[in-house]
Amino acid sequence: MQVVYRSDYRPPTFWIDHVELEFDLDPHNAIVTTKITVRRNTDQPSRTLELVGEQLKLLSVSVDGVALNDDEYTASSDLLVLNDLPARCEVQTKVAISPVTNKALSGLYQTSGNFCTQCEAVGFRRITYFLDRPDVMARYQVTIRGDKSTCPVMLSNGNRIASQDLGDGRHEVVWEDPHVKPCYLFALVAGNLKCHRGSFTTASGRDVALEIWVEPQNIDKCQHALVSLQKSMKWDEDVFGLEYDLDVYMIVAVNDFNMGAMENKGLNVFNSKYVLASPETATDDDYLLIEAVIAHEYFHNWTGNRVTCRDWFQLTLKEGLTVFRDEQFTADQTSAAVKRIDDVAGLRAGQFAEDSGPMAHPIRPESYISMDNFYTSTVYRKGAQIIRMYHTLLGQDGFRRGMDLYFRRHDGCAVTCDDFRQAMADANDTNFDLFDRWYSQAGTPELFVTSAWDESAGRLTLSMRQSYPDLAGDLPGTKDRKPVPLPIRVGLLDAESGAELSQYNDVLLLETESADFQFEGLDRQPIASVLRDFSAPVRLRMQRSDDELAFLMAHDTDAFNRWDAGQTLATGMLLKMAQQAADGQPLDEPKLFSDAFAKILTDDSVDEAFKALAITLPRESVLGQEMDVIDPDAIHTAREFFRRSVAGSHRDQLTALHQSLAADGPYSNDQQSINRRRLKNVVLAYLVSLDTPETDQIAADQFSGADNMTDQQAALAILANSNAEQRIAALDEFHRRYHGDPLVLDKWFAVQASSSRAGALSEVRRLSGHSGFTIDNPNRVRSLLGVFSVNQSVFHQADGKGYELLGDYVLLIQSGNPQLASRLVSAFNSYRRFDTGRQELMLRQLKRIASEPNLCKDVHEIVQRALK
Ligand code: BAL
Ligand code: ZN
Repeated sequence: MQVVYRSDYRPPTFWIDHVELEFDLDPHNAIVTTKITVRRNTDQPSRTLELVGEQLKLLSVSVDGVALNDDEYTASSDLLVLNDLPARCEVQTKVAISPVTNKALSGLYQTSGNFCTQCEAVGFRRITYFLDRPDVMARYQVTIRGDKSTCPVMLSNGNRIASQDLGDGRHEVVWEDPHVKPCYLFALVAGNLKCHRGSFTTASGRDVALEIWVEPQNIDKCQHALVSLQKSMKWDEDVFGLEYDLDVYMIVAVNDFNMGAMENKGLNVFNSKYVLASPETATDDDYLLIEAVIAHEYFHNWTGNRVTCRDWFQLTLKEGLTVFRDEQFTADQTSAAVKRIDDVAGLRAGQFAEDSGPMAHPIRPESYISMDNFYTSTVYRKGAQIIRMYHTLLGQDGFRRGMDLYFRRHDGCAVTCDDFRQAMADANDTNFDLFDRWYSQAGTPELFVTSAWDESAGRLTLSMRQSYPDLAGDLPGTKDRKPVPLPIRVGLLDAESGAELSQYNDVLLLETESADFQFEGLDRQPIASVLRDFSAPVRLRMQRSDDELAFLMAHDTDAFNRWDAGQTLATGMLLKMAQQAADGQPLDEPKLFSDAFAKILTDDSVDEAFKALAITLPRESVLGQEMDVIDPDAIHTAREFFRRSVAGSHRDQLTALHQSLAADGPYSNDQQSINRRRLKNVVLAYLVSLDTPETDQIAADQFSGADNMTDQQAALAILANSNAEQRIAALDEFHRRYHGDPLVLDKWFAVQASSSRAGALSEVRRLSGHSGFTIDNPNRVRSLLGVFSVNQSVFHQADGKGYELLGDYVLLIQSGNPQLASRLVSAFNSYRRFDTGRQELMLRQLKRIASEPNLCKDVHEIVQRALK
């Protein structure tokens, strides 16, 4: 299969200045007529225009109004080649496509009977022959013709400039987008939709109509999305001086969508999961995610749309930057500390694992077979950490100067990561050349820190050294890796009182392999708090005693490090216990953590959300990353024992705390109530781990008495993971009540797929045959099979039955929806990290999938990298 290399980038032979699209909508036979005004690129001598397509049926082609004969062009369903074109001309094509049979959800497809498009990265070629590359930016006019009864609403990018009744039961609408854009930002939506409307007045006084389009039954679930959009628009003006630039901003919610959402110019298309919310159907986490995803897509209007990527290797230019912006936004709306902890926990669980496996790649990859495989946590989340480091080094004002210059230089252009880095440097009269290494090197650096105390000089020396761990295989971006610039935020605490020695707060910059940093004038040996706020995306390796970690857990003024000290302490103890479990030894009681746990719960200086995080144990998959050979059974045994032991030691305190949190009045969505629900539900999980009728009943009561989905789903998930006799009744009741709401039904599948009780795997297999399960809906597949594939102790069941189940579904899904299948198959990427028995069983599935005669290129790429 064809590999695309970053180094092969060449500008196109022609530019496209204007695009006129006409759609005659029909589920089986939609006709797309495209007129493009092309202009030869004077830097390129070629007179040949090669337009790419995918699964298109060409009906006609003409140049400057003259129809071409068959011998005047060459065409296949994937390519249309026109030779000897004049320097400027108009090329017209007419093609037929079939939206109803498009299960890949890329290009133009139908979802719940409505038409919808998804063009990023390369879906536009499934709509018409085109220069489907982001550096070709043009103005678009779009005419849509459709049935009045099935498509009363027909939307595209920009402004609606005309409409008419065609008199034959069909009607026509014309849209014009005044901004140039690459084709991946094109969108069309048509169907039976209702609109929830709002407005926003920009800082310069322009009124913008805000429209959220949903299926009629969901019209009451849009207010939170609307308010989130308004907040995002205001935030981007306040923090970055960026205003919206069209008269209307539309969001459409669809049920079948591969991604979370898509930032098409003026017409975002969203997975309904990230739009629809009511307290009865959406959890606090859902509300938070909706706000974050709405913000993310809105922020793309500048970082992605106004300034876009020259080629797809630059994806992190817009995604890393926009994730950073949405993280800052959420931090400003909620709690910066809690947001940072949530983000880093996600980074460690997902991106760190990716960065140490066969899909490790630099945030700016060097090659791909399918670009869709590179919408990864490395490009997004690690990319955001790299942007955060510029921000840490420059401060908000310096970072803003860099952003201002970036927009001044590149508005309306398709540029590279180097252009961004240069703007940051030039605006601040500094040099970020070494940052280039972050873009070209794969893997997570390790930062080794040792401390030395000189009593007579009153001096603490922190010696730091960075290196990359070796990765198995010949992976891109792992040869001759050099030290990267690391901003390391450090503070010192008085070892007796725990007080912050604030004069020592600093951001140190480690740019070489190693360096010493000295802190002078100290009266006595302090405790160092290193990598505060997780100021660089590294694994910190610092020898610290359990007592020192418990001290930091109790006193660190940096909330991130306070949390992280607890996680490090628990991780050390859990790994030791896992070893004991593997050796058949009795497990140690986690006394030190248990004591710190009780103190955190009564600490009035931190909010409930922080307490919830502080008492949550590291995920099983994160613990696995710290083992030479991952032992899922031993980890699971240790973690369950640890939780039960802590719960047993503090049963009365936990019961009382749950009772007091449960006594809050009726549902409210203020931040304090959200925080209290978060803590309540972590406490409930501890209580139910005790496996007693009394504690099970607390969960059952919460389930039946809840007036909101947060409490109800949490109780259900806890019961689903327990031996409680109320488990089945709760699952049945939830299904009875919510089976008609697809997003809530997803939760029903997900809680069962995340359960680790005995027999959980057979339950997942059984659920895959449930009448509510379908492989045509990505949310449903992710809620069952996606959740199951990260349920470490169940998916990695030693007999390999979990691997078989996933293998079956990868093969079933891959021909229809390659993007979805390639996400699923990635669960096998970690196979080298397991014992030889599991390795062989996973390899068997990888080989079975690899031998499929018609394997799609998305899955092929993941599998061949894993097998290399
Ligand atoms: N551009 C794809 C969806 C997103 O990252 O916003
Ligand atoms: Zn994005």
